[in-house]
Amino acid sequence: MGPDALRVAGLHDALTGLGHHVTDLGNLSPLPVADRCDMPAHIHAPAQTVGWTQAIANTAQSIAVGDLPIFLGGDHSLSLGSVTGMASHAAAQGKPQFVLWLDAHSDFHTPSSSTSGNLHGTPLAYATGKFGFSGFPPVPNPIPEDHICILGLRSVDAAERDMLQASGIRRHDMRDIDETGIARPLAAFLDTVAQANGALHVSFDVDFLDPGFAPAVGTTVPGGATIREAHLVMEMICDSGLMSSLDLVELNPFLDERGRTAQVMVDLVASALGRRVFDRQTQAFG
Ligand code: B3U
Ligand code: MN
Ligand code: MN
Repeated sequence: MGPDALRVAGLHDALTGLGHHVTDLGNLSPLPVADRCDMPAHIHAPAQTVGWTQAIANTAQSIAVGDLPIFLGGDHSLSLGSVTGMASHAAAQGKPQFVLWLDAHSDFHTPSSSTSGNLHGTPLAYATGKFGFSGFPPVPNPIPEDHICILGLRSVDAAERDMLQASGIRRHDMRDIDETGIARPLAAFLDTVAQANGALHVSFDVDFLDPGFAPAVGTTVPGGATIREAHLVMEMICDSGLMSSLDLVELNPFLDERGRTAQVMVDLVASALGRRVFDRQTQAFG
């Protein structure tokens, strides 16, 4: 129901109002796969997730060059498909893929390290292509760890922490953000992407935000980003001109309060795609 909640909250009109041409491809369907999949027994819905991963990756790869796909969810496991598909899309243009992960969690579990069995905790590990995801599609264009930056961390499982520490992933927890502000680590990462002339995929998990502003998510973690910090992130991404694809994930409208989380997400996307109070250069309204 997440995608429909974003539609009802006016995502289409917010973007057309900014001058963008918007095509809603509708809800995708998973590709049919064998109903068994060679995964540890505690993993939930492995075969279905393989089917979704394939379908979403195929769609990502088929996006016209220059178009900016927004993947609406839904469970963060959709990023197993969106990130790997966009990485292949970028590779076809000779561009390196970078990933900005806005999330309370690091989603860096492997199927065997996950204790919850929820594949929403695994997409970043899958995208690096370094770990065993048997039964899942191979990752033809793995994302190098130093092309990944996570902002907003405040819930990391022990196994993930060890793997993250051993990795080259850039990661900033809420303490970093409190100490330096959110702009500094983001600007440094955007600069790296710009230097490499890279493609930037932004994966926005609703739980990046503090649950006081965004209650409509299954795995709330207190102490998250404020609406102001999140808008600044989106405005800086917009100014960089680097974003080539976006996930909006984990919205659960059954947990929302009069659609306010969906509205916040739509407003944030608008900031990422050009909504401004003032134009910085001209100081004009718009
Ligand atoms: N690390 C836990 C919790 C979690 C990760 N992503 C979400 N929750 N949304 C897990 O299930 O792997
Ligand atoms: Mn999360
Ligand atoms: Mn997540």
